[in-house]
Amino acid sequence: MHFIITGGAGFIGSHLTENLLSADHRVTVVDNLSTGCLDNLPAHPHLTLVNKDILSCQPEDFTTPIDGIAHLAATASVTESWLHPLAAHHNNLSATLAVIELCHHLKIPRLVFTSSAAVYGNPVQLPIAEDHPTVPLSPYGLQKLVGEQYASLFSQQYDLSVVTLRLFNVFGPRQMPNSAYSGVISLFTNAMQQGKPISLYGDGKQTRDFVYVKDVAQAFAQALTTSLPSRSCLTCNIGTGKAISLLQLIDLLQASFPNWLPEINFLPARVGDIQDSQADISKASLFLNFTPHWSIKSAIPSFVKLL
Ligand code: UD2
Repeated sequence: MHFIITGGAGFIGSHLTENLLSADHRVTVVDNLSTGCLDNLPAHPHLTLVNKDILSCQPEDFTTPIDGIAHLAATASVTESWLHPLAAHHNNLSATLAVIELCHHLKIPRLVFTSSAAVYGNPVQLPIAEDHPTVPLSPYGLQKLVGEQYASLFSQQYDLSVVTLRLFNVFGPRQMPNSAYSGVISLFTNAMQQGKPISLYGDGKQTRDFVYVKDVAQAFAQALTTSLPSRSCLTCNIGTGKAISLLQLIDLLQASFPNWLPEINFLPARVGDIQDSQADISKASLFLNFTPHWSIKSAIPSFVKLL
């Protein structure tokens, strides 16, 4: 099959690209390389790169039939969405509409939309199931929620089947530790590798459902290829179903960095930080046959070896 991956040179997109190529599919990556990087992509005869912003793509950019599109290009930072809400709106919502239009013009039957646990806001019930109230706490969360609604609305109009994946805390190789708001595991491993102190916001008892990027890529691959009726819309959480505290996370990481002298700067909790997060993944398991193969315990040593 032939798939388009927007944001395919980024952290999650590049793992999905690898996953699909290794299953003998053809992949066209659309990436403006603003945060993605060519080094993330393998050299492969079945891989094509369209080095463009999805908003400036035309149907003519794609000359062979497409079986599905995974839309991962986005401004993926909550902080960025507060600092530059209009730019984030453009990248997260206008871009989603551009992808939906492309599905229409190219008669692409499947759209996999990347959403986030940010749509839930502060959880009132754990684990969080997909019917949990959606009360986003940031422009980013709101943009993801409206993006889901756009995809669902147009699935009826355009003979499209849509799968929305609400990602929990994804970690793994190629996640950039380039800002204080990058994923906590990329920041901690980067500091530990360099023998530097880590910053811990709050008491460290907050919990998160950390899911390994290779499992997330597999969820996307399933979402692209699983058989679904046209004009349907399926929304699934992608996590592990288990949560650990940051203090437990630090213990786990320390085992992989035995030379790191535990130096932790305890700082006040971040404004808007949620206390606990844990996905209910029964829907993904039922409809996408999704079973995470990695736990945080098993993934960290393999991940650290790749650093
Ligand atoms: C995640 C997503 C975010 C949004 C949100 C929805 C990531 C990277 N971010 O934010 O996009 O979907 O979930 O709920 O997946 N922390 C430290 N020290 C550090 C960095 C972080 O203590 O140097 C703490 C942070 O205050 C938080 C926890 O670690 O309590 C996780 O932080 P994060 O930025 O990795 O992810 P999160 O859950 O805030």
